[in-house]
Amino acid sequence: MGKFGKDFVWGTATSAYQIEGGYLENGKGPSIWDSFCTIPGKIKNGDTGNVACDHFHRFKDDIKLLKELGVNSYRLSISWSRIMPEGKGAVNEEGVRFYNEIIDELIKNDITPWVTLYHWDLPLALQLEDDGWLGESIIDYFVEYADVCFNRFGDRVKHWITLNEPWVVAILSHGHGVFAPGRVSEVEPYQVAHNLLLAHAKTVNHYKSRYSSQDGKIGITNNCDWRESLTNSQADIEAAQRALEFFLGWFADPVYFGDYPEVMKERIGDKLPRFSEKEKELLKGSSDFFGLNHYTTMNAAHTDSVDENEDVHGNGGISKDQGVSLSVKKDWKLTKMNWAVVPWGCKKLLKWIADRYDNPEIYITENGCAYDDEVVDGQINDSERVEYFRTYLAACEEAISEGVNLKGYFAWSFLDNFEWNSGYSKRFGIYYVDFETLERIPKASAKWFKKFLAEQSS
Ligand code: PNW
Repeated sequence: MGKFGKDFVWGTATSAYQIEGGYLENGKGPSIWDSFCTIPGKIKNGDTGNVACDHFHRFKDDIKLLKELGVNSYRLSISWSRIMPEGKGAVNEEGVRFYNEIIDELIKNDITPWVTLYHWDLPLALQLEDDGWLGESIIDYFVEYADVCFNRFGDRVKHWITLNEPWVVAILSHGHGVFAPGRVSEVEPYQVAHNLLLAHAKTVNHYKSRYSSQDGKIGITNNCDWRESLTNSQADIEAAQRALEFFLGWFADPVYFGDYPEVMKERIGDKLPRFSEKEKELLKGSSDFFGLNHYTTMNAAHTDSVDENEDVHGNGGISKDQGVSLSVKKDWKLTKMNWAVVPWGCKKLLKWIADRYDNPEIYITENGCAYDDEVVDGQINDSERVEYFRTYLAACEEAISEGVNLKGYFAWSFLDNFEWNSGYSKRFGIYYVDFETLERIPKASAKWFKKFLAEQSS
């Protein structure tokens, strides 16, 4: 059985906007992604999530596929504006019914639901009212929405993730402006991150105080690449460490230690909001597990003059605040996202987390890759994806042997889906989706994963 053990959580992951479709159906309100997709030039080929994988109408068949695959868990997200069309106030019972049906169907099939409350599709009404995550009012609105979810689904959902990748919401949505709501700024990302963290902490506190009888677990999922020092120089070693603190420490330090990393306070100064003592208390210890989305690795080197244009893959954050220059090694293989395939980076990151945060329970809530998949004679032989999963899982296994408390792994993604500003041009699924006919076909990677999972339980 290897190192993973018999209680290991195995799943695939998706998010509402990326797979559901069902645009404005049965009382759903618009989200910022519905709106962002209508702006010319924002999304590759002018794609939208209006139909996506049509999971809204096909979820029963999709859950059959999950059953066949042999996962014991499945990570999905709830669309806030399907549940509360205006983001607050009235609850849309049709939306509640939709998620009730999914949850019941999963449980009937012995698949444990892991539910993300927020995977970026903010109700448009809240963006317009007080600038969404930039305004402080969002914090209480989020708690109000989360309360509806705990209240309606918490009898059956025992694994909650408050936020997916707050780093992306801060940097890509409010810094680089490439994700909804498309704001460009060097200050707003820090304000947005602050409100996200407070919304997370208040929600966890609410869940623990009001819903303790549900006896569930709740945490946050952060994304982080590994940063490998470009050279052995002290300056580059420090730069790599600094890059990790600006990426993951930004969100995980408040959750584990109650405050931002010192290096961020020093370098960012007044642009970085401060937590009150009460907020620090609320934040500290606010995650029952460490949710991690991990895809790739880059080299980091110290620099005093960052050229923003060299920010090769858009995943550096605000480089000039960090004094870090990023690059990839020539011989690293790249996926269709231009993200390098470096399995040992995954192991190093897991160990970095274990060291820094006192060996928490870690769940990899996303890991995967995009490639150009082609259907040949009805088959998709995605051997590069198989190799990616095989080597990243081997790296996870090594991390476990070296003491890392890794408890679960979710492959991103179950289905090819709407890959945000790349539209349908980037396929991450282990099941191929024909976006004309909406047919699903298992790729070689799905067959490989199925066999791998069967071996784990034998
Ligand atoms: C994650 N970056 O997004 C998301 O959680 C998924 O919804 C998404 O489909 C998946 O990874 C693949 O992209 C990210 O630029 C998007 O560093 C961009 C970045 C990281 C994560």
